Amino acid sequence: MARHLITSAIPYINGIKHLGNLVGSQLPADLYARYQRQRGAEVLFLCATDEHGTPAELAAAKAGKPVAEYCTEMHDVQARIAEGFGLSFDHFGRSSSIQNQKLTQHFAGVLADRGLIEEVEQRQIYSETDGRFLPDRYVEGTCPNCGFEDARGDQCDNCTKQLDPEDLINPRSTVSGATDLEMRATKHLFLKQSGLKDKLDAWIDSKTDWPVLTTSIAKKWLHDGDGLQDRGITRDLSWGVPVKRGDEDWPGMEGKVFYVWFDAPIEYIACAQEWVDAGKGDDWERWWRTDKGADDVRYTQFMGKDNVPFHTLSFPATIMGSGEPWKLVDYIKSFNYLNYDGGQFSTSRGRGVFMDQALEILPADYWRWWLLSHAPETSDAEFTWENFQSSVNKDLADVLGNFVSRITKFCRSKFGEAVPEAGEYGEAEHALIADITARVARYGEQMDAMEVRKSAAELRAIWAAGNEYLQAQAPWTTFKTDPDRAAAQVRLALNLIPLYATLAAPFIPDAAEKMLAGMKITDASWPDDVGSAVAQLPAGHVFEVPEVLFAKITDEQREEWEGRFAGNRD
Ligand code: B3M
Ligand code: ZN
Repeated sequence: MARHLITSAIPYINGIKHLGNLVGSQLPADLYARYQRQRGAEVLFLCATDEHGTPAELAAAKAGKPVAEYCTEMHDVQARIAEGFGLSFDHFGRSSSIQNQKLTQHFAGVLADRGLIEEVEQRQIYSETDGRFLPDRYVEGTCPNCGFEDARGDQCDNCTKQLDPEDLINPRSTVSGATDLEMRATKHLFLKQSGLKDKLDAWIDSKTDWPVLTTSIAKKWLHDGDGLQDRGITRDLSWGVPVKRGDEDWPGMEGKVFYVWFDAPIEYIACAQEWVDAGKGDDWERWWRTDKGADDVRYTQFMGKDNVPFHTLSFPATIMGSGEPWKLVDYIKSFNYLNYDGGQFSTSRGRGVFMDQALEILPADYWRWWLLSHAPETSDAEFTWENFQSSVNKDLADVLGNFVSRITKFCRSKFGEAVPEAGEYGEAEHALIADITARVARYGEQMDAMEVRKSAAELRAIWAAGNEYLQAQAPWTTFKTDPDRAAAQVRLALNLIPLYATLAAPFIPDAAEKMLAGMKITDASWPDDVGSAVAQLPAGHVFEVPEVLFAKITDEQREEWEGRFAGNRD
């Protein structure tokens, strides 16, 4: 049996994600996980919240809550919304877990033992009043370039100049407003990934089947400018994984934590431990240790393009550098950005549709379908309400929904709510079965290749073939002259419903379930043989006309939503 380990980039804890975040990682990962389960594979699908770092601290402060409490609450909020979208994680973990803390400290320890960590003296801004070192973005002051008074220590938002906090005129702490700041010496740990450059380069070269988007970003970081740089993996913050060398204290590193991007990918492994500790599984090592059976696991990661460098270089450097038999990723599926209505989604300005709001206005399947069928694979994509309205109304309501309701209602009115028995299949029926057989094979190939848009297009074509058949054969006309022939037509069309539901389930799981429930079928396993799949409902099989699958989006709704999501979410 094939075994698939699938992870989605783990979303930051600070706030609810927008639809662009969703389509760049969690949603396509879910599509693939659902599909592989259907094909009979053993799947472990993991995601978590990314809870450390400055953004978490800032968001908690803004909410007026201790950061640990804030993270616990936001984790629950994100978990509930993920469930609402039908994201079928086997476990939704937390990077702040004790498992991740231990494992992160373990990796730092073995990397240090193998000479891959360097201690570096640096000078950094210290705030006497706050009693702490301040990360660059915690310092604000006047921009030396344009005079803007609220420039941040890393960049001026007014003139975009990149800054060092030392450049600011009249610098102040954003934590307290204190101005008694001074430069002080502090020590940090650097991961010597430059020493692993050739190994990483050869590894990326061996991945000839990866999307160009993934490999081109990795290559750029390996070769542009001075090439791969060593990376600071510690910070002077209080919230995070305390710096330790395995179980031992690390002299000179007291009170410091690991950088969020060091511990976040390690959570992919720790999450499997959390899954076991939560009683949902009994062996995480057979997924993650190549000496414990993970050799035959296929590991696929999903993420937006901005996360690619960390997954193609830094995290592999951690794994390779450890010299321990951890599983390396086999395939990285990355995505471009989804834009919103002529601009960008903006979390800070509340522009665009956020995951909680989306579910308040329409069920998950509407969003899943639009997002996946427009996934930003080869270039950035754009969400517009007009496009959303027309895709939902055409693909889901007119093509799929209408097919199901038309044929079930016609059957009920002429033959009752059971599959009619009379008549034989003729040329048109055999031609339709042959056409759909070829299309299902293509659909499977696209799904295997994680070609999300192409898969959606093939699925839509499979639905359309059924509609075209009905249109051409017109059982409602046939019935007047040859009721037996009409019965055979209806029998085939009814049988397409469970087939369509099965094929569509990874995209629109709720609608698929309604279709199967209506047809009183429970088996949603992959149709290895389309001919027998469309004979699944025998003559006499009782069904019920399913409830309306998809309601059309009206122009009034579209206009209202356009206005509501234009910005300034409160
Ligand atoms: N939290 C960034 C993001 O949500 C970051 C991903 C971590 S993956 C290990 O886009
Ligand atoms: Zn400026």
